[in-house]
Amino acid sequence: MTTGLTSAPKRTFVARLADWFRRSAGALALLCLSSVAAAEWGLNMTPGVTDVSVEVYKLHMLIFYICVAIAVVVFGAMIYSIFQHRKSKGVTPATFEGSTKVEIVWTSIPFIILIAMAIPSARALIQIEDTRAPDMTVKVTGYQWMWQYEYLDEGLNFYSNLAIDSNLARQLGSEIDPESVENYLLEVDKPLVVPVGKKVRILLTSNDVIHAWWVPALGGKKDAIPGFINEMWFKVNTPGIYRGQCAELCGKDHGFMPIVVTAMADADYQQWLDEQTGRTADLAEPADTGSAVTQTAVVDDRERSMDELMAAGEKSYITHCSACHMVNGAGMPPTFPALAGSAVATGDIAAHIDIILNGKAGTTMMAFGAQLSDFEIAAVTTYERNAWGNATGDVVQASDVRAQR
Ligand code: HEC
Ligand SMILES: [Cu+2]
Repeated sequence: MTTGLTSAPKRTFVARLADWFRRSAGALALLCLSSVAAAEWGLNMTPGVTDVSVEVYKLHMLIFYICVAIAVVVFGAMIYSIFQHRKSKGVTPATFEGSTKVEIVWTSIPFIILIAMAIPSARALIQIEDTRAPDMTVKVTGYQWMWQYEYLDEGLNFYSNLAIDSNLARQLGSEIDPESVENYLLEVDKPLVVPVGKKVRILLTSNDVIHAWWVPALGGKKDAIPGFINEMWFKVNTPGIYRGQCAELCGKDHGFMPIVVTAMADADYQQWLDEQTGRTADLAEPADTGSAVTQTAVVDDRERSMDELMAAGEKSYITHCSACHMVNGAGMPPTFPALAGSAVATGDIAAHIDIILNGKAGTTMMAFGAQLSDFEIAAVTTYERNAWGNATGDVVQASDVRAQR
């Protein structure tokens, strides 16, 4: 009588458990297919396009499978013991205390596993840190909020800013739908261009706060720290466009300084390089913000019309100045002054050009003299003097800027 009463709930428990397993079978099957699911959701790491990134990916998978194997063994043993040695089956617990043999086994097995994992990890680390014998070197400098790329051997030097359509779409109250912008916040005006199959060394530093240069497909991520130079390298195997972002919280526009790397066949790269270093005429193109060669070396004194200056000035302004002074010129006082109605932007022209050329020491208003051409500074000055109700009617020409350099 008592047996019947006590055994009934036990049977129910086991039956319920079995039932649960049967019902969960579908979910379990799904879990087993999770590698397929992960690929579709983009949950797993990607192998990337460099030897190092592939190495890192393989290491990641290896360690992952080791963890899975350990989990299967440990949980298997646990679940087996729970079911096989349960009290209701009449099992009586062992009473021994301490076992040197067991202690040795469960210390040495993890030790061996850790050593086994350390070997490929160390190999990958050494490969990542080996910046010797590069084919080319690019110095990358982080700024609030853009990147500067200096090709040290090629004499090429330019800035890479958030692309203008992303920049317009991201403004508060913008009428442009971000959904309609291709590669929203992941596009720049001038990408870093590198040849495939060449070892590119990156020297990384910053001009203001700590940034971090991160392009997932190229493997690795490094901090750009003011006053320090960090090194990294990559050799891209597949031509393509690879996108990344600053990965260090670096101020209000941290999310608006993307990185784009274009990898092309060596011949195409050489052609691109020739175009960049050889040209002078293209500097006049309004769309060409952040021009290639060092601006001061190029004399471009053509007279432009007010319309031409205003159109080029607006583009330049949105790309280089709107992060702080806002697209509508209202700034964010007291940190970033408004330019609409500003005494500088409506007063003495020379003083206006001067603050753009040389910046203002001790503030985030940096010198744009090295980054922008005479024409670009003339255009942006003209724009600021005539936009947002600053109706000065002043026209500033490249020659005016040149005279003040
Ligand atoms: C990173 C933020 C930042 C960016 C980008 C920036 N500025 Fe400034 N700008 C400032 C700050 C801060 C000041 C105030 C400096 C001071 O304390 O006098 C300033 C001041 C000025 C002034 C003087 C305004 C006044 O009334 O005192 C002008 C003109 C100006 N900037 C033009 C530009 C132009 C043109 C660009 C783009 C080519 C630009 N700024 C980009 C931060 C910025
Ligand atoms: Cu940054």
